[in-house]
Amino acid sequence: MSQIIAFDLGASSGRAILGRLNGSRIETEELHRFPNDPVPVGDRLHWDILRLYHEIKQGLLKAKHAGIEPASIGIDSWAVDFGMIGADGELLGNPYHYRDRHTDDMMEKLFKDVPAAEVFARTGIQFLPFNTIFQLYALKQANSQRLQPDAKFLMIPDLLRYFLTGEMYNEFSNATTTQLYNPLSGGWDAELIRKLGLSESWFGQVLQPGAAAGRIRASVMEELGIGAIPVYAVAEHDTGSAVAAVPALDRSFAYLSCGTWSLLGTEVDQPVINEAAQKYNFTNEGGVAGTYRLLKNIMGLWILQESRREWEKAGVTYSFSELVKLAEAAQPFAMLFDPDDPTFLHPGDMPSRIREYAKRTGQTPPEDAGGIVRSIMESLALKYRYVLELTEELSGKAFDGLHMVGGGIHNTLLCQWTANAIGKPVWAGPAEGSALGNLAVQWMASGEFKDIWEARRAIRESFPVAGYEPEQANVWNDAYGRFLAISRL
Ligand code: LRH
Repeated sequence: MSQIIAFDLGASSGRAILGRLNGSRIETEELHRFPNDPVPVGDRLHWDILRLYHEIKQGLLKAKHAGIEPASIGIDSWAVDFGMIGADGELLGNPYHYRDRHTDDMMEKLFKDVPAAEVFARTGIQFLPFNTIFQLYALKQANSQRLQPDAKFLMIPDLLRYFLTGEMYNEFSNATTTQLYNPLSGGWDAELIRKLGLSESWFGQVLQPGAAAGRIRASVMEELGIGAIPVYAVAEHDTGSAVAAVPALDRSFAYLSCGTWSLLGTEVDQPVINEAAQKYNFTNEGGVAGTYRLLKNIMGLWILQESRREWEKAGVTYSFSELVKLAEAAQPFAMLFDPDDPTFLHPGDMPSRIREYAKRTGQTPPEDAGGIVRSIMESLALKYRYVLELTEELSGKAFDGLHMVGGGIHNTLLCQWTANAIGKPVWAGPAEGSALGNLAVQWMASGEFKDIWEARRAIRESFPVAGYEPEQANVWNDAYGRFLAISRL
């Protein structure tokens, strides 16, 4: 029996998941779970990177105390964010959170140096204001001390791996999300990097998911009293890991990775880089075994999480299941909005922003929590339909249903409404998508799985998948028409 650990860091919490493989049966156990609270300091929003490193070590300690000697470990996290390492090996400044405002207006500025069409043609990556390219460009404009000529660029999992092993590598799936990696030439886009006044020498060797990436360094072995555990590069972008864990049986499948973000699309063998993909702002993120994820980011349950935080600040604490119950009891389709309106990107008072949106679009603002949550969940489900239809158009594939993975599947009403909105079945599971994909790639690296399809079959056999059949076709079709008009899509 093989025992390994996946460290899976999300935007609000992280976990250490133990994976056991017995034949083709996978079992998981949560060894450690910890909050990941962003830290505002002055005008900037940071990740608490040293705390995250500490929690990873806590996970290793908990494994040791349970008598587990993992055969390997892997780390995945959200994309785009990074730290710079100076020539002395020290971290230069604390990594910024992608929702920080330092990238505001950077897109327009950067396009004066390199036009959007050229950036897209070189990278195939959708334009999101927080992409690494805009973060680095913002630091460059601000003459940031972090951008030292002999510095090295490491993304969040690269950085944590470096702290653990002392070795610096960039991992492929995450590297593509920088919007500085060229999938057609298969490496960092040196010309784009130069045109932006950035330095090619910051960017290092790119490891594919499944490559060996060092071992726990001597000082950490000594500190924790553990062995020299091997560390693999996995699909270190959490969405890459989540899609690796989609329990599909054939190549033509559509997925929705549902958490803080909703990532909806399909897996392709070659990036789709053309005018239509740019117009619809689709992305081609690198995945496992040479695949790409043709997908689009949708703002996701972030709007609900932030609303809940806002009510909590006002002294009213709801659990997510209470909120879903309130939504179920509220009036259907009373107010619809585009979840990807830029007003919802930054942290803050989402209920007020939703009410303002309602006024701006001639709708009656929802008054209570039930009305707000209903409008969020219905609008998300309708946006899923829109993006699924675009995915079919761009990929030339027709999907007979949608796989949903990630923590969002615990919201069974959202799963049902998604099926209703798309008029097709939804297959929901597994919930721990990213952690399972992380484990699966480690087992591919060690030869336990021969390929990603064997891993997906094992996931399918080991974890339940809940089916949702579409209902109420007419009302959802009518609502979709209204949604498109209101969102101007
Ligand atoms: C989801 C995710 C997504 C990125 C965003 C920054 O966790 O990695 O794929 O676009 O965070």
